[in-house]
Amino acid sequence: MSGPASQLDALVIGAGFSGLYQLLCLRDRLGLSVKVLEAAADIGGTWYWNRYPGARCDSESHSYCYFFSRELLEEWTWSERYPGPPEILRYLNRVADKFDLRRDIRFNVRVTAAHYDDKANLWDVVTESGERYQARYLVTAVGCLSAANVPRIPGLESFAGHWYHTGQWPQEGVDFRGKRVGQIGTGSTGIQAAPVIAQTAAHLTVFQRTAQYSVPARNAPLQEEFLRYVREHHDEIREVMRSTPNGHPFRIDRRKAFEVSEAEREAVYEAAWKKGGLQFRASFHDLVLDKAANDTAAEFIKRKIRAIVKDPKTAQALADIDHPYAAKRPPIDTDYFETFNRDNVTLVDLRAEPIERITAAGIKTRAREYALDMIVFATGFDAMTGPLLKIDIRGRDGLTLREAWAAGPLTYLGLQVPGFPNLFTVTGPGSPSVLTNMPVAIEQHVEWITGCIAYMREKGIDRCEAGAEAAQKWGERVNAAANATLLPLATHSWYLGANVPGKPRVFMPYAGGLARYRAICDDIASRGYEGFVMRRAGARPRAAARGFR
Ligand code: NA7
Repeated sequence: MSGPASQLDALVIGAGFSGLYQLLCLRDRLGLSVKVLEAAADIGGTWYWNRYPGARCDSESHSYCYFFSRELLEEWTWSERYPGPPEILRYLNRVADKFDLRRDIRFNVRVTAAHYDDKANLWDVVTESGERYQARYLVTAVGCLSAANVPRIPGLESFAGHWYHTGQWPQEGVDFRGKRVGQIGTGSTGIQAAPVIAQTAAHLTVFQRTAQYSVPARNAPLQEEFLRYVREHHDEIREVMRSTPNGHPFRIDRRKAFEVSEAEREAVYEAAWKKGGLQFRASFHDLVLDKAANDTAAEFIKRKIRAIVKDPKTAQALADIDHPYAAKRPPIDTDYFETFNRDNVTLVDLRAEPIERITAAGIKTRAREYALDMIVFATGFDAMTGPLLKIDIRGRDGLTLREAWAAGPLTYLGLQVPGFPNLFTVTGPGSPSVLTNMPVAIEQHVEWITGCIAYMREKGIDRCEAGAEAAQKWGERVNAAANATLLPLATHSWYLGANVPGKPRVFMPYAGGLARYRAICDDIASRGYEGFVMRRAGARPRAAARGFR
């Protein structure tokens, strides 16, 4: 790496929910010199890129925000039950303006490499355009679902029409009018996109590899009565979010599915279906723990699908779901199953007729060729590890992150990686992250990292690194937590890395719940950051000579 480097205390990569709050904490609470580098042209992270038709957050808006500032909470009013990208971006812009964050964010700057300099105890960071930065602390705030997964289907380059990935949606939008559109993928994204694309496309063909459960979202404008409730109960709402496993503003029912009669169980599901949203998963305590309990919810949803979808063959393909309910990330939708009753929508079951190739004219399955003008890839992400591995990250002794994670991500608490001193990963693999309402997990991580850096500075420590043994043991706990649930039974899940060919099959997020995780993190901190190897400053006079505070 060459050229003069900008010197900083801390460098943050990414200006989404994580990066903005991390900047605020390190700059304004600890007084560090900090810069955020962001590849996009503006703030927003995931929400900057995910502007596909129907895009909407599955967390309820009154919980999908920061809770660290009472003033901010009181100033902001959400308009709908689930926020869409424009409203989330307006919110994040308000946050950036309120806390004067933009002056320390550089946009259109993509980090390509970050190498740890052992002698200087600094991170050397290089961008695509060759700029260099040196920082004592490097914080990755790159998001868990930001590396788009475009499957390598033979022939894509020969397609004569346009194709798009939902996670890299053109800022100017896409006009589907009069077009024959093919959509590959029926995860949370595909389930949101299909009903909206179908409204304007001449024809929509949905290519489904794995059928998915979905529950109505029941999105609607928020009524004044509810908004008043939110305004008056911030503390209570926050307390629920902090004490539940997934960080959502509702509690999981204490009853087990078989503790009530069949009629009552049915009534509980019916009410949850009417209410809509991810709360369906909270209908009974043991839905993601016990297969028989899960079957009752799964059967209920399958019956709903068969009742909604008129064509029996299509209904059968949509309801032929091969994994427990919520073992994959459970989607919520607006008229997804109803969309298949439209004359201009066709479902192709890829289990019966796999895709062979993409041709100039469309998609050819084993059974026939589907003529298309556009292809929408709703095919998800190289989740959690993908965004980190896209950067050439090297730790001590030139160890690359790719080498360190060859057998799957190894972290301590999802916060640090052995061999990579002073590198902190916000919502990294091994933390609850994607299993939660993200802003809650983000606030917890950012505050923990800030506390750790504050501790280091107070104690004259200049290097903090996850201990190898602590990381090993944490990895075993992450595995055990997953195995205590039904989640690993969905063997094709992106939680396991199964959606990306060649990716190690390791259950990546910590499934023990955010509340328990927070207690573990706090406990470790209170015991002097047990398991982290801390080194006192002084052994490296060169670092001090560089003028780091
Ligand atoms: P997901 O949940 O990973 O869904 C991707 C979908 O694309 C899923 O139906 C996949 O089928 C399908 N897919 C992926 N590759 C292929 C190929 N090669 N051929 C056919 N179908 C394919 O991504 P989303 O964007 O929907 O959601 C990601 C998260 O964002 C979501 O969970 C929320 O947290 C927000 P598969 O199931 O792998 O058979």
